[in-house]
Amino acid sequence: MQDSEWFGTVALVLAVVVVIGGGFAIAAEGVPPATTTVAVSVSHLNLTIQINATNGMPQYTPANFSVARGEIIVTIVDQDAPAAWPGCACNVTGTQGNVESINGSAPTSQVSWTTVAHTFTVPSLHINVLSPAQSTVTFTLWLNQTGQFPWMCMDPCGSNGYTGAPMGVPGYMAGTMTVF
Ligand SMILES: [Cu+2]
Repeated sequence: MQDSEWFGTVALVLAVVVVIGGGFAIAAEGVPPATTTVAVSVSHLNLTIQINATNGMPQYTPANFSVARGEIIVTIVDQDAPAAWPGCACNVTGTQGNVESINGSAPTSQVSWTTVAHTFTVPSLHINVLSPAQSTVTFTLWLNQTGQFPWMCMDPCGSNGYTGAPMGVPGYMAGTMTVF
């Protein structure tokens, strides 16, 4: 093989590598991953809303938590009283079927504002779940995206309705859901 042929062969191999490599780069960056992710297991997330014994404020426990990507069955036990929220359409969104079950009843997509005490709302995932007073709510989430997702309560449960603690206070009516 002459030098010129050898260089030509090397150049061709490099060109093929660049093309294949470029192909992978495009696949990784330009093409969204398949959304038909299959959950390897079903996980459970249990949240409780209790009155903090020290300051009397309603508080989600835990407020910051991690869940595995896939199917998650969530239970919220709410021990608080209803908060007045006239005008709330109180629609359930972002859960499987856009429904929740209250005290084991048939799944519903809408909850009467007269009963609601708090919400579990994740704006970036369009999740909105209503938590009636003195109730146990269950619903299923299907989370394909990993990352950190802030959640908050949208019900005017603060000292001045929409403002004032615990409204928006991390560890009480706001927190972060980490999906791994
Ligand atoms: Cu609240």
